[in-house]
Amino acid sequence: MTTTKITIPDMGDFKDVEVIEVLVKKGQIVKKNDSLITLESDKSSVEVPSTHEGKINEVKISVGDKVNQGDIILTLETKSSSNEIKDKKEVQQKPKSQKVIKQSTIEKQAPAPVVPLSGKSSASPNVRKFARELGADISKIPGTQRSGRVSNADVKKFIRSQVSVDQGQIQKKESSKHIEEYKHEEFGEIKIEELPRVKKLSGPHLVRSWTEIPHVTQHDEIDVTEMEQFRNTLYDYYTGEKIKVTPLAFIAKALVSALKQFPNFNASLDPNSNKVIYKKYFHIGFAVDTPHGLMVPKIRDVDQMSIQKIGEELKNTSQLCRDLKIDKKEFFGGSMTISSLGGIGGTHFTPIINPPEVAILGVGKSFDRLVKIKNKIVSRKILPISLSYDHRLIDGAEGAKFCVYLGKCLGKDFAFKLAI
Ligand code: CAO
Repeated sequence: MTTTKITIPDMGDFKDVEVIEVLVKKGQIVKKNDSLITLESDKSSVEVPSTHEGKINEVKISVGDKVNQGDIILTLETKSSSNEIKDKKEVQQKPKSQKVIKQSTIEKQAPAPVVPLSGKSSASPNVRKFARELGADISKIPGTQRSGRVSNADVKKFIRSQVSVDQGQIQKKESSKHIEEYKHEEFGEIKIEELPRVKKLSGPHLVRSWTEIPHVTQHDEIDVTEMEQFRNTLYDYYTGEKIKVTPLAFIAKALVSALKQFPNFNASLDPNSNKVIYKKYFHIGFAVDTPHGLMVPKIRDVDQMSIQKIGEELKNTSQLCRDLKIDKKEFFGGSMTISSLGGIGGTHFTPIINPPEVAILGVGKSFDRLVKIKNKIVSRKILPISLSYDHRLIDGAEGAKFCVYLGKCLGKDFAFKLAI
């Protein structure tokens, strides 16, 4: 047994190339030419295959690392050295086929070539094989990974979108593509642009939610006069400076309180087993309008945060989204989402549930309304809300109670309810 270090090969002009995938793990047996990692530069993606067969002792790099020639990828326990000599001979005849990466160094052995993955669709060999086995053309499958890379889940989703099951029979879905009777340009000048990547990704998710979940939307109005007065008088005790917190932070806190009261809203449905998954955490998603399209990151453990802290998290997280610096995992694992258009305008709308969540709270812009209280006409601040929920789990009465409860949390006794 020998221990072989597999290192990053010579990558020509490429420096600090990012590792976007680690395809193996400690203890795994790899064969020669099995892909180990995927590297991605501005111009191309490449896979680095193993030059030897053996058992992985240790993987030395992780996703996100920036690597250069000579960095150790992993150490392998290999069998004999006679193969190494054979490998060396074989590989020395191959370098012409290497476009991006010319040579690798594995202690004293010669390298195997890397596999460039440039082109329209990139996917690992395993994913390509999986797609081929299912008869799917990989170039037609939209990839949800970084730079549009196709994953196994994308292949499955694509196949599902192509077929329907009717009484146990698999049928190919009719193409739902709409064909216009007349071309747009027949009526005047037009301009055609690519749909932004984020919209391409979120589109099918929205269609699935809208067509598969029986939505009910309940519109309501909350009197937030006292809460707004309080919000506008928040000052830092030490500096005397005004603390700027938007109503959304109060709404998020009130939502957590309502979720504790109505656990059906902090749940997901498992359609396969007909079971309900109740979440004991309170991770609130909120829709962020970015130049790249709508994103819905989560703020974790909102129940453990002060309103000021929620305000800061809202600001920081939405900036990360706008700068495209947010981690993909932050878009998953939510309790319920708030879609606030309050900073823009408008009153009620129909928010679309963000599955696997079962409800979403839409928030409009608050406005002044004159109302009669104890025979006096007074001005009150009114917040319009729109609650959409999955009618398979939540019924109308519970939806109405949820809105009433939210109204109490943000109403004149908000300070007691939210324990500020
Ligand atoms: N009523 C009245 N005023 C409101 C309000 C409300 N409901 N909500 C926010 N405001 C005010 C804020 O107090 C702030 O006022 P000042 O400028 O005087 O401080 C202003 O509107 C702007 O707020 P904001 O929008 O920057 O901040 P926010 O915390 O309310 O929202 C975020 C943050 C990320 C949700 C928001 O920037 C955003 O992207 N909204 C769009 C969400 C969206 O697109 N939803 C639709 C999804 S479905 O397609």
